[in-house]
Amino acid sequence: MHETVTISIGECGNNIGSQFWRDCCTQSDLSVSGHSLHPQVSPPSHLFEEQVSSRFVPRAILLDSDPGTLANIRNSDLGFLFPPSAYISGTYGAGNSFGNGCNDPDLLELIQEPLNDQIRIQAEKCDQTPNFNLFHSLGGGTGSGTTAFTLSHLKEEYKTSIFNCSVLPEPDASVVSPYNCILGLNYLIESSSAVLCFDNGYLMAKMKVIGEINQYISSQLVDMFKSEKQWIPKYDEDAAYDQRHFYHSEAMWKGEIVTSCPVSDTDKVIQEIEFENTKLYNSGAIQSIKQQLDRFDLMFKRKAFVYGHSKCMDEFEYVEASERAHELLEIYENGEDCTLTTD
Ligand SMILES: Nc1nc2c(ncn2[C@@H]2O[C@H](COP(=O)(O)OP(=O)(O)OP(=O)(O)O)[C@@H](O)[C@H]2O)c(=O)[nH]1
Ligand SMILES: [Mg+2]
Repeated sequence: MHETVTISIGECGNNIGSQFWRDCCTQSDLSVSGHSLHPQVSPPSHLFEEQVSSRFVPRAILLDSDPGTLANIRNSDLGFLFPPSAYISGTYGAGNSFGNGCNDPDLLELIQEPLNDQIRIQAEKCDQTPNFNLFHSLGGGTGSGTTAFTLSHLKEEYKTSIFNCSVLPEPDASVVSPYNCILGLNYLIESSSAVLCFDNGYLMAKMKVIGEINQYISSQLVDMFKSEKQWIPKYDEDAAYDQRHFYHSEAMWKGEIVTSCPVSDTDKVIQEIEFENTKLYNSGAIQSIKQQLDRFDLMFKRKAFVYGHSKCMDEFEYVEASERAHELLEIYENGEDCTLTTD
C-alpha cells in the first residue's frame, strides 16, 4: 500500500485541508478528534494512521508562514485531530510574494527544519515511500512560493508521486497574484505528478460564499482519495527528472463537461494532449491560466511591482516562468484546436 501524506500550505490550502479532513472523518464515522464512532468501520489507512484505543490520526502536515490560520484550526473543534507537531508556521505571512514564500531566509529558518523533519517522520511511519498531496492557492505568497519550496524538497528527497490541488486566483485577487501564479506554475510543471486546478473566479461567481467553495473542492478531493486506488499517475523511475503531469480541472463545473467528465474518471476525459513530459487534459481552468499570464506579461513588461515582489529572487525566474507558461498554452491550443480568449 502507498500511504499518502497531505500537506496543506498557506491560508487557502489550510482552509481546504480543514474541510477535507472534516469530510474524511464524517465519511469514516470518526469524531472530529479522530475516535472511531463505529469500530467496525475503519477509515482509509493510506490517509490515517491508527493509534491506540481506536483513535486515528491524519497523515497530515499543516504549514503556513503566518501563524493565524493554523491558530484558528488549533482552536477549533478540529484542533485535537492533529498532533502538535503537525502544525508548522512562521511568525508573519509571505505578504503576497512568491519570493518571500519560497526564499525568505527568516521564514526558512523557522519552517525548513521542522517541515523536513515532519515529512521524514511521516514517511518513516509508512510501509513504502508515501505519495504526497499538496493543497494550496497559486495567488498567495505562501501558497505559491512555499509550495514551490516544498515541491523542490520532495522531488529531491523522495522518488514518488506528488499531487497538487491548486486554486487559481480570482480576477480581483491581489494585484501581484498573476506573478505568484505563473511563478508557482513553473514549479508545478517541473515537479508535480498531477495538478488539479480549481478556478476561484469561476467558483466565486457560482457560489459566492467561500465556505461553500471549499466544501465543493473538498468533496472532489474526498471522492478522489477515499480509495487507496488513486487516479494520479504512478511514479515512473525512468522519468525521475521529467515526471509526468497533467492538468485536469475544475472543468466539470463548466457546461456539458460537468456531466460527461467526472473528475475522478480519467477514462472519460475528452481530450488528452501529450507534450514532452506534460500531459494536458481538457480543462476550463486553462482559460484562467491564460488570463493570469496575460496580466503577468503586461505587468512585467513595465516592471510593475517587480522591485518589491522580487526581493528574495532573481528576475530571470520571471522570464523563464512566462516562457514555460506560454509554451504550455500554445501546446494546449494546438492540441485542442481551440482559441483561448480572455473573455
Ligand atoms: N477557494 C478558496 N480560496 C481562498 C481561500 N482563502 C484564500 N483563498 C484565495 O487564495 C488567494 C490568496 O492566497 P492565500 O492562500 O490567502 O495566501 P497565502 O498562501 O496564505 O500567502 P500569504 O498570505 O501571501 O503569505 C486568493 O485567490 C484568495 O481568494 C479559501 O478558503 N478558499
Ligand atoms: Mg497567508
